[in-house]
Amino acid sequence: MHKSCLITLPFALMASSAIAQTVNVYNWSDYIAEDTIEQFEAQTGISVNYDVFDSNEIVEAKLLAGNSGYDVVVPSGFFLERQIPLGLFQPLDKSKLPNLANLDPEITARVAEHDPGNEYAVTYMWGTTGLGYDIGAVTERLGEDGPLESWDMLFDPEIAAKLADCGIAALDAPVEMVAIALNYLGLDPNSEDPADLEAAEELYASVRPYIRYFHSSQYISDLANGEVCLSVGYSGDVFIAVDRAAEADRGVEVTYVIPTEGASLWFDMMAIPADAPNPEAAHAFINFILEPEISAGITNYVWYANPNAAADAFVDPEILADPAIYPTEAVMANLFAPKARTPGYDRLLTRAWTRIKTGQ
Ligand code: SPD
Repeated sequence: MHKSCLITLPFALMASSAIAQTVNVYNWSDYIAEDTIEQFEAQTGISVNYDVFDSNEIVEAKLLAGNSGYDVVVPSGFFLERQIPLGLFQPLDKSKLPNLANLDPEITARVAEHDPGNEYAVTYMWGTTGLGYDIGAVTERLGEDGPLESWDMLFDPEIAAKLADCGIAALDAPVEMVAIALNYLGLDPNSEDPADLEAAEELYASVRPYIRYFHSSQYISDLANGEVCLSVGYSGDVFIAVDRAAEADRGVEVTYVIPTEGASLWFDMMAIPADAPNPEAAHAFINFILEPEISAGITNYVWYANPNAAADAFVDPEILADPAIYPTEAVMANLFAPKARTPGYDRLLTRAWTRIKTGQ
């Protein structure tokens, strides 16, 4: 064989194996910019299989079953926290993640409460869970002086009854929805006391007749179309509804509020399953997301805050200055962070949540 062939063959093999690489990503729905995947594929030659979910419980079930086939998954911190000790993830190889240097140290410290030492996960985006509502329909029923910035719209039976005809939706997310109810009742949102759970269940029973459905993504289009007038929702998802309603220009105007009683604050975390088929490509994907322009591009498209300090220069100044997306210190002080639930409590919670949803 000619000497030059001996030199070039391994490079040819490397190039063809790079072209054949795939990364399998499992992320929340409506959570990435239109061109993020395309840019990653163009830059790395790795192709992306991209699946979406709308609930932490679904991701957890897939991870627990094993062989999910995913290389990168994005559970919220308060689920990841209990999944790490179960051995569901592999430690990150930080030498392959130079863009970790871009992260805001305050956020990194916060998420270390879920992932001590930040060994297994990197924050993707973060946000709050509050209320989205149709300004016209709700003010027509509650008046301009109604409790438009309060969880009373959901939890006060007299008020919720007035909104029943235009439609109330709630998330199908038991940990968070019960935490929100506990906080409204003045109880510890992370309480695992069965008596507190009972109190939350009673609160939901009192307004259950006025809640049209429990679903974690349907409210986006329903708020935008005027099919529901109030929904518990994830901040950026409600902003999608705001945008779609404005585009449709059919007289529906949607807004998002972080209620004065407080709202939940969460961090969605990129992690690599222990049995990921392609951890190398997973690291490349995570590192790519941490590039300042890429993080900013996602924030500018989905209206969720990113954890990337270096991205601020590329984030639309209007988004950066919006306290509903990047909450001020004062608002931050009023937010609570859900924590991982223990398996024993989880069983009680699941049963209570089924009773709440079915109204029994
Ligand atoms: N469409 C993206 C929704 C992201 C929601 N993350 C949920 C965090 C759980 N509280």
